Amino acid sequence: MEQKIPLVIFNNQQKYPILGLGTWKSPPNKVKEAVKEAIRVGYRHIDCALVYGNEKEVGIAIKQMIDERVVKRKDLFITSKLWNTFHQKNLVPVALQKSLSNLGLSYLDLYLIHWPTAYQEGDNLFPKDANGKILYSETSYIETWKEMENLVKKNLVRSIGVSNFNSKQIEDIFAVAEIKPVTNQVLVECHPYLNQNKLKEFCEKKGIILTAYSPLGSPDRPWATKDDPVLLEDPKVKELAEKYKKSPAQILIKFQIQRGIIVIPKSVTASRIKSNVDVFDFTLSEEDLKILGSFNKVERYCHLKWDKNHKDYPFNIEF
Ligand code: NAP
Ligand code: SBI
Repeated sequence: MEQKIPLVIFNNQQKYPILGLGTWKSPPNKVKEAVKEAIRVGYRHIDCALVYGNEKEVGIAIKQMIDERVVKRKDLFITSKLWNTFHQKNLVPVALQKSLSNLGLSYLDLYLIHWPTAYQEGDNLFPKDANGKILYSETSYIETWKEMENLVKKNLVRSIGVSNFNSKQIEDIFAVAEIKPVTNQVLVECHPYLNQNKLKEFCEKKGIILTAYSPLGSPDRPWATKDDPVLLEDPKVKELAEKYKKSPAQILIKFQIQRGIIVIPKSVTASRIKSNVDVFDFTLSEEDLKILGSFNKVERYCHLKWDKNHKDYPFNIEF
């Protein structure tokens, strides 16, 4: 049965589905079917990015679903992200046009600055020196934000936001913003040192809703090692799954939704795409939410360690 996914309301009054489909690492030859299946079972929000290298295939799937009258464009919520090599103000519209053209769209519902850290401008998305070290750029995310605002003014994007920004960097944006970010897309892990409660509270006071990426612990992340803890196999998550007669993934997804956080699990597997959205027929108790918020793991699944010497590396302060 098709699910109706609840909507959150952003600070500009735009509504957005609280659950969407992630597409990082979804291979181009699988993402088309994944997006089509997602739309068929009720997803309306798809999380994309230029750097994922699969926007063209996502666009083909969207077009097919619109052509087959499964969905109308106005009912879809498509997010993409400005990559680090396009932070200079003249390059911001260039990157947006690349994503729009890849996706076959005339506007985006949401466009995010993917990271606060600018890389050396040019054709290579991961520019490196002879020693394999990433080449940074001095471009400030303030300059980038002012150009993001122009995209809204030109009606090319409905809302703008940030990703992987810390509280200081958000303050910097607020100091110059005519248009406020609607969301900060970040890693929200289930443990006492990184449940992001402080960042969540900070963002909420500013009218910014958090979006949780890697909600299932990103088991397919390229840098996973066999010794890393596996969130989907955590005994407490499994115990709660049995208690609620749901899967571990459904428990982790509902955990974020009940905290008022937008959540974007990725899958290219039809049965998982369907079950990940089937989370609106149960409610986790306050006690169980507390259990899920108090796991004892200290590793960031998504760290971008190769940027730790960047002037704008976001993870050097508490939140
Ligand atoms: P994730 O959603 O936590 O995990 C995806 C992995 O979980 C895949 O291996 C998927 O396998 C598996 N999976 C999905 N549903 C499952 C289920 N019901 N049972 C068991 N396994 C399941 O990780 P993520 O892709 O890192 O994060 C989600 C999305 O967030 C990304 O795709 C991307 O859109 C976004 N993101 C953004 C940033 C950022 O910097 N802004 C960073 C990371 C991620 P199959 O696909 O094989 O089914
Ligand atoms: C990529 F396409 C390549 C590397 C990489 O590492 C950090 C995590 C990330 C990202 O920046 N956004 C993601 O969704 N994944 C990513 C993506």
